[in-house]
Amino acid sequence: NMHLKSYGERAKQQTNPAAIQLLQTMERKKTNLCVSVDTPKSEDFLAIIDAVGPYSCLIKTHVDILEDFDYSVIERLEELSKKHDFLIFEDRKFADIGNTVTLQYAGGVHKIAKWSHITNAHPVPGPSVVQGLASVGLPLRRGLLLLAEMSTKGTLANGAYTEAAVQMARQNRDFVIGFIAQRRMDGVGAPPGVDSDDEDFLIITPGVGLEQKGDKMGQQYRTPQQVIVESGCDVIIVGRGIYGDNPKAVDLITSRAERYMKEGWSAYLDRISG
Ligand code: 5FU
Repeated sequence: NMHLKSYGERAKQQTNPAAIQLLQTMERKKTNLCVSVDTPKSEDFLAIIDAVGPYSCLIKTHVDILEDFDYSVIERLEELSKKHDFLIFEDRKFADIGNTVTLQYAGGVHKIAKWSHITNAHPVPGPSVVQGLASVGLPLRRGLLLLAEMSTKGTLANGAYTEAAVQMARQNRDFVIGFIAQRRMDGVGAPPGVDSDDEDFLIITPGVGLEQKGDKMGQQYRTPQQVIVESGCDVIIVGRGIYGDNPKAVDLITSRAERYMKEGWSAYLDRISG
């Protein structure tokens, strides 16, 4: 069963370069922490990433939040990615027709495909959203996550929708490396003939926090233990639980990142020891 295997063993079974690189990074740095950095000023954005980078396997961005964005921010982000050995995940949530998403992914102001190892898409348009993104991303050795579930109260991404998302991933296994979801998806809605023990989707999970149960706008938090051990997810995404309400408090941010890294890793060690 995939959730009992080590990240390093799973890296050997993957074929997508971004999935392999992520799992190898997790094993090498001993972290399953992805820090989500949603701040409007690029100076704060880069300072937080420089502070949390050593504790992270992945940094999650929403570059459209940056009010002073210009492409030099990306160049600095790429330098930090090399300096601290993490991958980049632009949480773009593509959700349009194939032709439109190819243009949005490759070009525009942000040129996401050029620098983001991993991005994600809503399955709502159907398989053409994956085909469109794959036409840009595969030649660049990128990986895609499908949003099979969300962390918010009242999400519509459940039941038959979630099952259809997993089925869509099975049909595009070279590019779709896993899901944004709240639990393991191996075998979910599988047609006869699919061996769920052979599936190895990466589960990247937002809605993680140790201090709060949620926010005022529908976000719901669970602990690393609940996410990694009880639900079998692979990567914890933590945003405000780490950078809090003061993006300048770099020492505090660093110590929180270290705490989440330790919690996430000890939960993982509990899990793989059965
Ligand atoms: F797909 C999702 C989801 O289901 N829930 C989320 O919270 C994405 N997110 C993102 O994770 C959201 O856009 C934020 O960037 C981040 C969570 O931030 P927080 O500060 O830890 O709540």
